[in-house]
Parts: sequence; structure tokens; C-alpha cells
Amino acid sequence: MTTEPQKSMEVCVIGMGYIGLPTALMLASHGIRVKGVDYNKDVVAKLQAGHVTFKEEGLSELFDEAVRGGITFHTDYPSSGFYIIAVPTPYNVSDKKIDPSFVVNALKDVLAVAKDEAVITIESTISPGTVDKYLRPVVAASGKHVHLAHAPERIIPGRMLKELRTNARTIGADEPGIAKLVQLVYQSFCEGEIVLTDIRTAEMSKVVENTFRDINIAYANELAKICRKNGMDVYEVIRIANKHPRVNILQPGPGVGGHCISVDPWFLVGDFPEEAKLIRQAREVNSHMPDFVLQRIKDIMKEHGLADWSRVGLYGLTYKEDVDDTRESPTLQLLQVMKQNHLPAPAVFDPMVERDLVPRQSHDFEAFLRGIDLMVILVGHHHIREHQEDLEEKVVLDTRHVMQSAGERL
Ligand code: SAJ
Repeated sequence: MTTEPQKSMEVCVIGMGYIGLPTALMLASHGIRVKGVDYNKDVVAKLQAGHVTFKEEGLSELFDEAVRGGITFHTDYPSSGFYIIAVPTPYNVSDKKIDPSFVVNALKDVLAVAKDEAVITIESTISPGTVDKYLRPVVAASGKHVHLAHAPERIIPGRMLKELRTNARTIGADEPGIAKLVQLVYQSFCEGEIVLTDIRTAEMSKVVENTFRDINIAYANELAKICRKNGMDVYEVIRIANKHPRVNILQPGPGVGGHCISVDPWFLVGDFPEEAKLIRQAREVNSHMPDFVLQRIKDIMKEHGLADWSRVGLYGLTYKEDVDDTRESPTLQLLQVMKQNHLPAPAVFDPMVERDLVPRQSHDFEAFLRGIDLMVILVGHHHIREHQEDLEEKVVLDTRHVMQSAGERL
């Protein structure tokens, strides 16, 4: 639904990262006047030069459309009446609580230039209570009269643009009028239901969604361990169990990566250590999967009479298939565990990762294959699904269940 009032609207999107950039492009290609802002000069220079900063299906085409729609990119914060803040929200490794510093700093910079009565919408995932605890005091101290809102993103890398259009959204605000205004902006491109609520409920529901997925994956990972001990095929067990109309178990894997599912449940554990027992347990099951993978590598090497660790190859560096995002990836976690165990660095290859990220990283698949006896598939990129016949001579540990032949599995 694109209507005239939205077309006259101007929106500043703060943070040109994985969420901010596609959101800004989507708004700009649907008639909104958009300014994309990032304090990273390199990112802004790249965007100004007409290049997107990461790989995502359809992103380059959307970028061109947004440029035609008049989007501009800046390192300075422009004065505006409507902002969307999409900056990272990491957690503090020691106490597991949110590190709100990026959001707080972005908010301070926005407040310095925002027009009176501006609407400042936080899209970053934040732990329940962040607005009350960290953001309202910043607004109060600024002396400005603005309206805070929370519109947590829900899109999944790999299907971002489709999901931006079709997913239902949540908007939390203090007053219905402000919620409606934020809704109007998102309605320019969002065809899904938009649920209006208060800010605390919006904060909580977002974190709860990702925690649900983390717990479900932990269940699948625990089942993988049980089935291995019991000599059973976990994938077949899950496939059959999922035929039940009310059962939907996810897939086991080498761990949970990305900047969302492996982070957000910690917010609840950090703030509710007494209550969040199951959530903590699930997080621990998932974060220990790289140890389990290492044990599998050791067992398989023994079984196949392999002793040369320098001829072990890890396939995949990203946190999941067909994206180039390596944040918190299970492969990086596994490399860390191997290092802690004083094992030699393995060979590593990922067709999606062009930059040099880790030692012994190869950019040539054939050379990578020549240098290894055991390949550990850690990411199920399309590439490996299409190159299965190249692995016939290798011992393969397939942690993603992508190979058709029955090799070694989790
Ligand atoms: N994974 C498994 N088994 C599965 C599914 C996933 O091991 O069956 C692993 C993946 O390989 C990956 C990790 O979990 O390492 C997370 O990947 P994902 O595809 O489950 O999710 P994300 O992190 O890419 O995106 C999630 C999504 N949240 C939910 O599905 C509830 C997305 O909708 C959110 O927008 C995103 O987090 C976010 O930004 O919060």
C-alpha cells in the first residue's frame, strides 16, 4: 500500500549494516525520501560510489531502484523528523547483559540534530527494558521532546528482501498516534500484518522469537548426540517426528552462529538468571556443538587411520548457507576450540568469503581439495551440494546433512 502522505515523508536510517541498508533501500524504492547514515566513512564511500556492502539476493537491483528513488548516504547525522536506528546490540560476555552502547550513542547523536517532536524508532534487537533503562534517560537528559518507538526487525539473511515485504511486524510505541505514524512508514513496503503494541511488549516478543528458535535447535542438537550414542539416524527420527501435526523440530548442526540467535537469548539469561534456566541450558548446548564436532573429527580420523591434522579441511566459514556473513560462525568457534586444544590450523575454504579471514584459508576449491584427506562440511552452501561428486575420494564429515551419499554425520 503506497499512499501520497508517505511519499512526502523523509526518513533517516542510522546504521547501514545488514538490517539498516535493506530497510533504507526498501523505503527509498517505495516513495519515501531516505537518507542513509553510517559513521563508517568506508561504508558510506562505497555506497556513494554505487556498490552494496554485502551479498544478498536482489540487493544490488534494489539498490539501483533506491538510487533512482533519490536515496542519499551520509556520515553526518541530518536534522529530521523521523529516524530509524539499526545499529548492533552485542551482549557483554561476562554478565550476558546487553551492551547498549551503540544504540545509546546513536540516540545521542540523533538527539543533537532531531527536530522537535521527531519520532525515533529503534529497529535493533534490544533486551526487554532497554528503552526504559538506557534510552529514556538519554532523551530526558537532552531536554528534547521526541517520541521513541521500537520496530524490531524479523528478516532472515538469504531471504531478506522477500521477508521485508511479507513478514508480519511489531511496532511498540507509547501513544497510538505515534504507533500509527511508524506503521504508515513501514506500510510503504510491508504487506504483512503490522501489530501495534507498547514498547516493552515489542522488545520482549522479539527476543522471545529468537530464543524459541535457539531452544528448538538445541533440542535437535541434543537429539543428534542421543541418536549417535544409540546408533540411530537423527535426521530420519526428526523427519518422521515432524509428520506429527504439532511437531516441528529444527535440524542439528555444528553450532549456532549469526548475530541474532546466538546473542539474544543471553539477554534473558543476563537479566533473569534465576528464571531463565531452560534458555541458558539451550544456549550452552548450542555453544558446545563445536566441541562435539571436534570429538567427531578425532573419532573419524582414528576410524579411517588418518593422523595428519594438516590434511583436515573445513568447508564453510559463514554462519549459514549462501550468505557471506561470518559473525559468530560455528566454523570460527570450531577454529577457536581447535586452537585451545593446541591442534594445527586446518585448511579452510568458503566460496562465499572472498576476504582473508583465517590462517590457511584457500580461495581455490581444487587446490583446497588436493591438500586434504578429511573434509568437514560446516555450511551447506549451494556450491557444495553441486560439487558432491568431487568428494568421492575423501573422507567427509557432513555436519549439515547436505550430501546424498551416506558418509560420516554428526
Ligand atoms: N541453524 C541450525 N539448525 C536449524 C536452523 C538454523 O543449526 O535448523 C543454525 C544456522 O545454521 C545458524 C543459526 O542457527 O548458524 C542461526 O540461523 P537461522 O537461519 O536460524 O537464523 P538467523 O540468525 O539468520 O535469523 C534469525 C531469524 N529468527 C527467527 O527465525 C526466529 C530471523 O527471522 C531474525 O530476523 C534474525 O534472527 C534476527 O536478526 O534477529
